[in-house]
Amino acid sequence: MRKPIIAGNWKMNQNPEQTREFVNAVKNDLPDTNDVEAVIAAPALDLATLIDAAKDSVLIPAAQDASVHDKGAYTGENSPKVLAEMGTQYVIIGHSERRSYHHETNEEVNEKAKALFRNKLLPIICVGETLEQREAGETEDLVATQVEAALAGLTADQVKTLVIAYEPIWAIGTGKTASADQAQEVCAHIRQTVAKLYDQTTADAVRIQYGGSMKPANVKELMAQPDIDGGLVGGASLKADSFLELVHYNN
Ligand code: G2H
Repeated sequence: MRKPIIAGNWKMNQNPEQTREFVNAVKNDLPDTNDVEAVIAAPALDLATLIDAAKDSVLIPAAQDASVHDKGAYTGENSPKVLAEMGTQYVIIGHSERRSYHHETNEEVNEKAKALFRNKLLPIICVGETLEQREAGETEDLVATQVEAALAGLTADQVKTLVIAYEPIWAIGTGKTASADQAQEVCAHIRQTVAKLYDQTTADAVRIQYGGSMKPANVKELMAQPDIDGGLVGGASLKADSFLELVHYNN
C-alpha cells in the first residue's frame, strides 16, 4: 500500500509571519500521518519558521530546490546538507519553473537527486510536457526520458522511497486541470517506466503525484485514480482552509 502524499508547493509566496500563521491554523487538524502525509514546500527564507512552527505537529517540511553541492563557493545556492540538518524531509527538484527559468537540465536533476540521497533527504522529482509536446503526441516519450534521466544511478531501494510528480506544464497555474483520465494515463506510464528500469516491486512502491491546478474541487477524483498517490499543489495550498480540505480529500 502506497501512503498518499499531499504536498503544498508555495513557490515564491508567503513570508515568515504568514508561514507561522498558516502552520498555527492547520497543525491541529492534519490527518494522521499513517493515512496521508501532509507536506509544505516553503521558500528557503520561510523554511526555518516553518520547521519551528511545525515541530510539535505532523506537518512535514520540504524545500523547493537544493544545490548539487553540500558546501562551498556557490553564491545564492541552498545546501542539501544544511536543509537536512534543519529538519527538512523532502525537496522538490526539476520543477518546470526551474527547468524553464533556470535552465535546469535532466542531468542536473539527476545530480540533485543524488545529492539529496547523500544527505538523507527525499526527492520529489517533477516531470511533465508542454501543450505543444502533448499536441505532437510526445508526452509519453518525453516523460519517460525525464524519469530515466532523473533516476540514473539510483538504487531500487532509493527509488522506492522517492516521489515523482507528474505536472503537465499546460495545467500549471492556468486553472486548466488535466482530466483525471489524462493524469492517470501518464502516471501509469511513469510507473511502467520505473518497472522497465527497475522491477515491478520498485514500480509498485514509488509514489506518483499529480500537479497542475489541483484544488479541493478536483482532488477527490484525481486521488481516486489507481496510479495517482498524491498531489503537488501550488495556488490551492496557500490558504489554510483549502490545504486542510486537500489533505482531508478522503473525508
Ligand atoms: C504546479 C502546481 C504546484 P498549481 O506547478 O507544483 O501549481 O497548483 O498552482 O498549478
